[in-house]
Amino acid sequence: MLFTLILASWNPTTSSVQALPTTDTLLLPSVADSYVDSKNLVVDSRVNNNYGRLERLEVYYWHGFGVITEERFTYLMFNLPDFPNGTNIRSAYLKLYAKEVSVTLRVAAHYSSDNSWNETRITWDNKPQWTIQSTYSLAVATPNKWYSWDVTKDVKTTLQTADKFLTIVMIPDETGDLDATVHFYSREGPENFRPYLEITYDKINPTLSLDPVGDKGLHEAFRISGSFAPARPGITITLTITDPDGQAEARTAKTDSQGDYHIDYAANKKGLWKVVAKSESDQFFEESTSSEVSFNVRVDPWRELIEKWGWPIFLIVIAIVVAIFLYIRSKRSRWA
Ligand SMILES: [Ca+2]
Repeated sequence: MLFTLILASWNPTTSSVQALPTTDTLLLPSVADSYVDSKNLVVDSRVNNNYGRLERLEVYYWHGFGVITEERFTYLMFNLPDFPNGTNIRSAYLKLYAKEVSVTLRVAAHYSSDNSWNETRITWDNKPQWTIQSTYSLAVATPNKWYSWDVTKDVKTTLQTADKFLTIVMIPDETGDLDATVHFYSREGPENFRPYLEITYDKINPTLSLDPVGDKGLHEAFRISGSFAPARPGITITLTITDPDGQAEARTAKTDSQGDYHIDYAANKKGLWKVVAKSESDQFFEESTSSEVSFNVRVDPWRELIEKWGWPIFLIVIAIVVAIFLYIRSKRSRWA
């Protein structure tokens, strides 16, 4: 009973300590932005105009005499980072700086799954479609101010697809008689006033494992391996290998696309060795330490003899053995 208790308390696999995940925030600038203009009078060519290089992004709406006469919608595209699988996105806000506001206008952010548009070629006629249901809508009333739209849902939707680009379309969210313009700065606008996405997420506590090594021979090459989960290539793993005299050596390995890593090693001392793996924290992951793995390095008795006395002694021993054998055989043949 006592023995069982001791065994239970001495469990090397519980030696790794995992902290609670920390939250981090990324600010992503837009990678493309432009507005499009619906003006469709015969003498007007604005339907085919592109405004992608302008410093401003417009959301405009003129509803008069019972009809919508003209509209301007803004398109923004963001390139999301390669979040590891399982990253918890806490929030994502689209931030736009309003430079001019003619009158209070509700502006809605809509998701578009079509990222094929080009900043310097998008026009009213070739603009991509968007989801009818808006993601978020707010009233833009005062100029010289930042506004934010909660687009958490759209960021999550994008991360679930293979495409890492996110298109958001800003359109007027009004139906009554109005003649309103809101003008935001584009990515060509002054630095510090350009559109961006603010994404807050939890860093992942990865699991770092180290495979058992088993007994090894002196100077025998063998593999020290393990894996990092969730699988992620290019993670630097530092292996600290401690020899029987307590001298430590650090070796590094990179994870492959399966999250596996390895080094090839040969121990130069007999006795009990220890190895532990550690990964650094980065933008997406907390640091992580594996359980410690120990292995015994043994020496082949023949090899030890050779190493201790050298080849000449070994050859002399062989010669003596052969001589004895030949002597015995000659005796036998004489008796036969
Ligand atoms: Ca632009």
